Amino acid sequence: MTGDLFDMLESPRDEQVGPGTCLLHGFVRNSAAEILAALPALLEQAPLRRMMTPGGQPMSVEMSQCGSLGWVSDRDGYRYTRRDPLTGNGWPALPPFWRELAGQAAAAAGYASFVPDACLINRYAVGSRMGLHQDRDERDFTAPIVSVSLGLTAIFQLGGAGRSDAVQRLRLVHGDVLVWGGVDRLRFHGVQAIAPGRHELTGEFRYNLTFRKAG
Ligand code: MD3
Ligand code: FE
Repeated sequence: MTGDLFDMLESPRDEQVGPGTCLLHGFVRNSAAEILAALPALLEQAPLRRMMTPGGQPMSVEMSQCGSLGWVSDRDGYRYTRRDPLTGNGWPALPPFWRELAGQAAAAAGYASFVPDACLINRYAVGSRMGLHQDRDERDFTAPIVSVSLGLTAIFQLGGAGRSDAVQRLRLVHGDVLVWGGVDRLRFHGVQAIAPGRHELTGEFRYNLTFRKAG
């Protein structure tokens, strides 16, 4: 359980990687199995898929969504929608347990009362990557973003305000939570190609859950 007192307190495991960015090492490690247990039902309602970039290339990462809003990319660009374009149905509800964890992580990083309305579910197979980009499709840049890493390790690239600024590399392992907001909210970031490996809970995949206040 992440609810124990130790996890709720600021601890030396918390690493300030930027003025508004905090890496909570292992914050959900003990609740990872419970988080992952919710996935099959969500992915049955809204299957993983490789969305198209506006330029017409399939993305390397497979994605799904839950919450009242879901992020969509296609030939028309990037946006948040209330319905899954694949099924025509609303996105599955955000599991209350996930929402609570995201709120606790934000609070541990210094962002009080974070209530996400969107959770992007990214699944990385070995070799999948995400190029440098900014998250700028949300309405309110004052809310933080909470990112939960599960399964295979990723090397994260944290850039600056401009695309060509130097990047800092961070190793994100199973159970780590990265929270960013404030002056860091619009920094460029990406994920290097996932190295071959196997994790006892996720097999040959990395999952990343990105909680946002989109609307
Ligand atoms: C932004 N996903 O889906 S956000 C995305 O690992 C995305 O799949 C990442 O970027 C993933 O849009 C998780 C990670 C992140 C970390 C640090 C940042 C984004 C950041 C610092 C500043 C700005
Ligand atoms: Fe992003």
